[in-house]
Amino acid sequence: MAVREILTVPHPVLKQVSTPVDGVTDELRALMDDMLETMYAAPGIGLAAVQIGVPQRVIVMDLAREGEPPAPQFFVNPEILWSSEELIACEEGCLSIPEIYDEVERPAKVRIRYLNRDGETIEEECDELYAVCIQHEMDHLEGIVFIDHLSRLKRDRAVSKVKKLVRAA
Ligand code: K1U
Ligand code: ZN
Repeated sequence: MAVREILTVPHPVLKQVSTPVDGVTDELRALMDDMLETMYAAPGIGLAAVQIGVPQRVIVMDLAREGEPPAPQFFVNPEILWSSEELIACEEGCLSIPEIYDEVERPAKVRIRYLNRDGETIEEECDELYAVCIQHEMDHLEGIVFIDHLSRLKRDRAVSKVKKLVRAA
């Protein structure tokens, strides 16, 4: 397992639409293990493969709270089957947009289908932080980052701040 570099905005790879994966192989599991280690090291609660420069439709997540045992989740070729009309506004962050946080409104509940780490098809309904995080990560698969949901002014300011931060690092 290895901690990989996380790309930051405005890296052009973050704008790519990720391609579907052709089944869950040992090679893909090794990628997902690297993603999980990278996410834990950051630290974060989710990560899409494109954020480490691999534009494939793969996501890892761990929503365990402090003091709870780790609860890693793996999503391969995830799809949203249904979204609620009810919305939820949540403050979001992104490992590709360090130190920027802002509120985004999204459907409060979604029903999703994906392959897990064992290649099994799973269908489930997500709400609360799970719904917010999976939609945020699935946006990454379409080349969308959370600041794309904000005004142009906020988006431009955020990118400038991240560029400065990365230059200073
Ligand atoms: O970059 C990412 O996609 C991961 C992102 C996920 C996310 C966070 C909040 C709302 C929606 C999606 C993060 O993990 S940002 C860091 C973060 O939220 C966090 C970091 C340490 C402890 C707890 C949370
Ligand atoms: Zn993100």
